[in-house]
Amino acid sequence: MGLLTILKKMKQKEKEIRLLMLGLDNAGKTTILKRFIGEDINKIEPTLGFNIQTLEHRGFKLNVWDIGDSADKWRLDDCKTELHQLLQEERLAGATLLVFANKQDLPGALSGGELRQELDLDSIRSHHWHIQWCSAVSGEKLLDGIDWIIADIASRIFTLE
Ligand code: G3D
Ligand code: MG
Repeated sequence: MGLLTILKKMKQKEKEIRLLMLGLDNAGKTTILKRFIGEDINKIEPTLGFNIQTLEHRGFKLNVWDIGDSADKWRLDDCKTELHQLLQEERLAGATLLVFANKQDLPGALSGGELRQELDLDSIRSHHWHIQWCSAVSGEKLLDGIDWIIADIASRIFTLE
């Protein structure tokens, strides 16, 4: 393998981004992912275990981990505790957090602002974060979220390009 090939491979590798999808049961994580890759969203089974999808977007290879639903129904308060604990995890140092406030097509959905308060996002200083309202069903604002997270990661990690 020539040096150029090695460099090219390294570059490809560098442009890989791992995204971990976490959220309440039934929040729409799998639907968001399927919608994004253009798969049929009408037949979505509850996720068993996990599901890894690889997709290309804006020159980046995204490895998205869609984690199966937990058996017990978490409430928002547990979600907040869990999120803040997770951010202390060493292996997530330097990770970027994007919160999708999904199902905005439903009248009862918490707004982005309400969710931001409920999850106490404003107290997060250790990570770059952003909250984006969206609807996986209509597809509205999904790309805005994904574009934000890619731009954030790219600006911090791939600055040499
Ligand atoms: P999960 O992977 O987070 O557990 P799923 O959630 O993607 O399996 O979605 C759970 C249910 O929520 C699905 O409905 C799905 O169609 C619905 N859903 C996901 N996103 C949206 C959205 O933006 N708006 C609305 N109205 N519904 C959404 P079913 O009926 O199959 O359980
Ligand atoms: Mg799922």
